Amino acid sequence: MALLPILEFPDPRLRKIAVTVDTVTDDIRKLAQDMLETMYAAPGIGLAASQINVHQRVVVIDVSEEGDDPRVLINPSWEPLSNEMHQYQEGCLSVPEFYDDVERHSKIQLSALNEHGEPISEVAEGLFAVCIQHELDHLNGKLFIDYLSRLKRERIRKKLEKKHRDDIKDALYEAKVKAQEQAKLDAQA
Ligand code: GNR
Ligand code: NI
Repeated sequence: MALLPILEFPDPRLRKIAVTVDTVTDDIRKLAQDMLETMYAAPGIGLAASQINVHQRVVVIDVSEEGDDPRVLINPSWEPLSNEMHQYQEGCLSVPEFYDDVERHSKIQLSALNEHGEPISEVAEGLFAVCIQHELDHLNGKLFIDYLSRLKRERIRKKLEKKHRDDIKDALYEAKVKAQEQAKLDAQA
C-alpha cells in the first residue's frame, strides 16, 4: 500500500480526460487499494484517479459513517432518474479548504465495473449520488468550482497559488535547517 500525492487546483493535469480501463488487472486493483488508502488518510469520502495524476477511469468512494464500506468503481457512468436537483455544500481534496453549494441530480442510475471486473448497476441517492457525480466530473477534467462564478473561482485560484508558493518556501527552509544541522554534526565528527 502507498500514500499518493494529490494534485491541487489550478494544476493543469486536473483538466485531463481519463481513458477507459480495458481490463481490470492486478495493477488496477493495486491502484484502487492505494487510492483507498490515500482517500482514508486525507480524509475524504471519494477520490478519482485523475487527482493522483493517473488518467484512467478509476474511482473509489466510501460515504459510510464508519468508513468501513469501500467501493471501487471502474469505467463508471450515470444517468439521472428524475429531474429533481439537490444542493449540497461540496469540498474537494484538490481544492483544499474551500466549500460551496453545487446542484446535482438527487437520484441517479450508476453503472460501472467492480474491482473484479464484474458489471454493476444500482440506484444512488443522497451523498453517494453527490459523490458519484463529483468523481465522474474529475475523470472528465471538471472540478466543482467550475459551477461557481468566475469571481469565486479566481479568488480560490489566487489563494491556492499563494498557498503553493508558501508550501515551497516552507519546504526549502526545512531543507536548509536540516543541511545546517548535518553540517554541524559533520564538523564535530
Ligand atoms: O472528501 C470529499 N468530500 C466531499 C464532500 C461533498 C461533496 C463531494 C465530496 S468528494 C471529496 C473528496 C474528493 O475531492 N473527491 O474527488
Ligand atoms: Ni474532488
